[in-house]
Amino acid sequence: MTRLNLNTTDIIKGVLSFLFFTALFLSCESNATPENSSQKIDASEIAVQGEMTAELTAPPKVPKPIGSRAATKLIVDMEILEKEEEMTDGVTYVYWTFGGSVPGSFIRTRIGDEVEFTLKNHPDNKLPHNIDLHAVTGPGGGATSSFVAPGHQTTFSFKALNPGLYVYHCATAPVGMHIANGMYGLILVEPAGGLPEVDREYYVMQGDFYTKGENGEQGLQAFDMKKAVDEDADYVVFNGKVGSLTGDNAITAEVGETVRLFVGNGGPNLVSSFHVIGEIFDKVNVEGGDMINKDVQTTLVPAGGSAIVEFKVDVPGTFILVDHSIFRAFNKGALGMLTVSGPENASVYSGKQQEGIYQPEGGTIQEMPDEGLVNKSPTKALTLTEKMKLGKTVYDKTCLACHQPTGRGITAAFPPLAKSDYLNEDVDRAIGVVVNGKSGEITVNGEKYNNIMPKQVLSDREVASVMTYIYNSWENNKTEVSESDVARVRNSH
Ligand code: HEC
Ligand SMILES: [Cu+2]
Repeated sequence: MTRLNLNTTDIIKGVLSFLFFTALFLSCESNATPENSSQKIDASEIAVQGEMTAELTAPPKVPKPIGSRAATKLIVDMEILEKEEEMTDGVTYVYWTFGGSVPGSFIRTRIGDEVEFTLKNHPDNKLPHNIDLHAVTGPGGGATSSFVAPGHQTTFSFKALNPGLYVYHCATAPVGMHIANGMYGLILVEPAGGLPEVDREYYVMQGDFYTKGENGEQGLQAFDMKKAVDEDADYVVFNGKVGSLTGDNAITAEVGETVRLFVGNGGPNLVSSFHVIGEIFDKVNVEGGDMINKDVQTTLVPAGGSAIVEFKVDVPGTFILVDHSIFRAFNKGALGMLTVSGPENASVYSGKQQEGIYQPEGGTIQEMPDEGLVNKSPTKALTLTEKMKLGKTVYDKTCLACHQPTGRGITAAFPPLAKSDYLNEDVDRAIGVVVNGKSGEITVNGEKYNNIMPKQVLSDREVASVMTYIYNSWENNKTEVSESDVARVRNSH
């Protein structure tokens, strides 16, 4: 009986889907699909009033909302600039930019606007470029009409027909290379009457970069075509560089405010799993379109796509923006910060209420698995060479994720251990940071950090080794730390 029911359901399903697809096919064939005119305004019929010059902004700023203004002739004047800028500390890259920034200038329009777009290719540039705006209905999204050589300019017009948040990018061959060098940005088409009002709006766009040298290799880095083809990114960043949204560059809000992020992904290759640590998106315009999803933790932003996310900030603190493909965040740069100031709200978030020692049955301080070093002769002190070896193992497993290869840190998030004045000044204090953890503001090499280093669960031997390894690497002062030094600091706490 059950079997029979199942089969009947299957048959019904089959027939229904057959009918559905037939209907779909026929409607395409007959080409007679009248618009549901009661729902959709024909934007091509919207008349424009007057003209105005578009405000263009570099990230993370966005132009003023369109509000209640009527559709108009909107003049966009954009200059392409090829320029060398910093990718991260000590690393530079020749970016190709729309308007001088990566991502390019944010363009804000409304449905029915007639956009007159002038693209100028600066005479100092080396290459021809063009622009494909996903908001354009027309061949190549404008690319075919906008191809422009250095020292030239070109103008074309289009009508903004569909509201939404759209990516634009260069589409000159080799397309992937132009995009990989930073040639992308966002254009917003607001619905009539504008988007609902919020307190803060920001522009955040992810991109992946491919350099001849590995991540962190110093100096001017050339684009690497092979890595780009293999999708093996050295940097995955927000707004064109590591640290564009951290520390002093963090975006800000106050407790109780609503925040809207216009999130884009230029790619060229990677899809972003956009997430804000400690926040839930109250509303997401999925893929930058009309559909609204609510109460979202992480939203996908396709390469060449976008999302609009909105949330209210209820408690103060630092909220970290990441691509939740998490190695990209902590090892390749896709990390930003939203700093929220204002009064605590204990009914939403209590903060730490109590700290205690947790001793599971039989629990002891964890030790590294036997690496042939740790337990060989627990009473005999390790030699410098043995400490260096164990120290490197501990560093790579435990510290590297934050402090990065070669101890260079991440600007405004994780302080450097290489040539660190904080480290070299006071050995006991540095040991204390590792065994007790550290929060609150510290200054390392003239840069302020205000973040949390979690307490590390390591044996005295491991701490002595990792500290010795750090002190004897990366131009530090070559201190050798003993297990008894660590025990003394641990006990004095
Ligand atoms: C989860 C990230 C994280 C991990 C893992 C981590 N640290 Fe830190 N570390 C930090 C942060 C953040 C600070 C700065 C704290 C502050 O702002 O008060 C810091 C500060 C330090 C400092 C003092 C500042 C300086 O640059 O000299 C030392 C030394 C240090 N860490 C060593 C280590 C060692 C050794 C390990 C591994 C055993 C380690 N850290 C693991 C995040 C981390
Ligand atoms: Cu280009």
